[in-house]
Amino acid sequence: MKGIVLERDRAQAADREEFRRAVLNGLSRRPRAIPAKFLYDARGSALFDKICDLPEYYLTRTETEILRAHADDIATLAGKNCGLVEFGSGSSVKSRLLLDAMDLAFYAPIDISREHLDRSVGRLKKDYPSLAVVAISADYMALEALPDVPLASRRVGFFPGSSIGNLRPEEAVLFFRKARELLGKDGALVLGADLKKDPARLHAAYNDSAGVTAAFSLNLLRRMNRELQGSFDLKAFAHEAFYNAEQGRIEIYLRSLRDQLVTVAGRTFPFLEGERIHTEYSYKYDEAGLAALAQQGGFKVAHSWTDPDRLFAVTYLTV
Ligand code: AVJ
Repeated sequence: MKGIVLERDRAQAADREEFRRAVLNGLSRRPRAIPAKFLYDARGSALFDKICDLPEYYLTRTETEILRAHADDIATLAGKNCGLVEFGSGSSVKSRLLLDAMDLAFYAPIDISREHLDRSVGRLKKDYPSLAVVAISADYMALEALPDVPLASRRVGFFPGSSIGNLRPEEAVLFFRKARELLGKDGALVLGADLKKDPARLHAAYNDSAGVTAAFSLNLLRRMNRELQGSFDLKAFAHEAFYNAEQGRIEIYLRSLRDQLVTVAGRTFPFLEGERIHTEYSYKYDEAGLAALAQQGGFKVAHSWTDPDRLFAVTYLTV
């Protein structure tokens, strides 16, 4: 017991140190930028769950519909006795559609937020008492191998929610290569990706009227205040999100509303009014662009499903 607690403390200290480095680096550089993965502390993950329920945020709802309609098709393609490996599992709501439909030797959710992972695995174990659940608390890009998962006829990755959109195209290719490595021979990947569409619709999805997306962005400042003794005034920064049609992506920033000095992790940074910290990209694809990217990463499209309005795509990729 004591060993487990110490292990957890050590992991937490390592996470904190990684965050500190990323923040000091990101605020020193121009343009200023902090990687999107740091948005997902416990509070950020809970806020993201609220985003998924917003009327403007069609992504989660649409993907869930597609998965509900085609979970049996996915199960058939995957075959019997496979392992399901989820990259960035969050609250594992969508995963349940696959867990219900597939014939599984194990389910291995990987998530960066330990608290969030523990909570959802607790719920899963209650609802699927006979399923082998191997919770992996890690940044999947830093994983060398899957620790201690049972044997399976094939490993099927699950990367839902258009998380791929957070990655620049060259990073997305690296993700596909990493997934290939972790899934091994005969591996497959179920990928959810948001599609290009009317920019007004995209804009609304990242500028919701209830202000939840703004709270999600601003939570990064709150996290720096709490974990890195920061002095950010949350009222002196604003969430900014817009669609860059040329690049095919939503861009998200925290914009300074006045000239100000901010101290974080013992260093002081000057911000001019209007100066921004980049926090996220959310790339939008068409099916051809997605297939090209997957191919560069070593996957080919075996099947693709979309909704009647073609808002979102779920793709079954094979190595
Ligand atoms: C989790 C990366 C898919 O880009 O739509 C939602 C994150 N940020 N609203 C997205 C997000 C603000 C989301 N992804």
